Amino acid sequence: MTPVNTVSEILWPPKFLEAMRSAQHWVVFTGAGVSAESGIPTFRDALTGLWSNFDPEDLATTEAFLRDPDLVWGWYEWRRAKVLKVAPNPAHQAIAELARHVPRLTLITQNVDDLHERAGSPSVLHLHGSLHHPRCMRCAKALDPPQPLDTSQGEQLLAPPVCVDCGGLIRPGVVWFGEMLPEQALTQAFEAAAQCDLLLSVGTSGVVYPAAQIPQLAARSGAWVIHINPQNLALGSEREFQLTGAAGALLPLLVQ
Ligand code: BV8
Repeated sequence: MTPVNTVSEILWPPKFLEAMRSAQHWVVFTGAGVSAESGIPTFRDALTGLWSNFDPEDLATTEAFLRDPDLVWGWYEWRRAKVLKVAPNPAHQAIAELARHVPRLTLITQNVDDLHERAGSPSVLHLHGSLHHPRCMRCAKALDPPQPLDTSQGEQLLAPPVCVDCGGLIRPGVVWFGEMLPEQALTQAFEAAAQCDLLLSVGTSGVVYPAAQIPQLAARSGAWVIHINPQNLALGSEREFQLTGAAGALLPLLVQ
């Protein structure tokens, strides 16, 4: 089964079909929109986005955690508990399936959930860390996540655990604003973007750097870039196109 046949007549311009048929190395680059249909809120969507209801300065920076560890730890534990309650959606599943049909696929995500892994994607480059890998703020020792919260009580103030080795505060394993991204994952992501033939950018507003450079780098390096998003995006080059719609509806068409 070739992944592109079913969609051919429906959606895709002929030059894309040719690009998909001949692409040896695919990159799939995902953002919060890929998990939206699982019930995980995005960040910047009006009304439903997390940053419509919370201020990133109060929650997603080192300064915020040092100022109010209980607020920040409790907010991330609330988000982790939400993730544990939901399941991967057809978009996550289609990406895992696509990897079985194309010669090579690199999956890069900005998401801090584990829904790609639970859908069966074996190797995921997490650029912004993970809700599921807390670590000590002082000595960096990793900690198994505690028992999840009961989310029916909403977000809660909750003291972070303390490191058994050094007594430091345990922090969420995500990358906050102003922090460096994990070096190895970022290097691998940039290399894949520079070398791929085709990049699918799924469910991201493309405003957070340096991750937002990844589709731009692929297009500059000669790859085709296809954005999948229900909102119209401003596209940066003639090698970029958009398929307008929800990831959970469009991506399964690639692997039917
Ligand atoms: C760094 C993790 C070097 C934790 C996140 C100017 C001033 C100040 C700072 C900067 C600046 N310019 C650049 C910066 C740096 C800053 C940055 O980019 N800021 C931006 C916002 C201006 N970047 C950093 O600080 C990064 N580090 O640069 O290090 C450095 C270090 C020190 C000093 C100098 C330099 C670190 C960034 C990491 C931030 N961490 N969160 C957490 O989760 O709480 S960011 C957050 O945004 C999430 O991680 C998320 O992954 C990321 C990207 O968002 P998206 O995934 O795109 O989500 P969004 O809601 O925006 O969009 C969703 C899309 O889905 C929408 O388009 C929607 O239409 C679509 N959608 C909805 N439903 C569907 C759908 N699509 C498909 N199907 C659907 N069903």
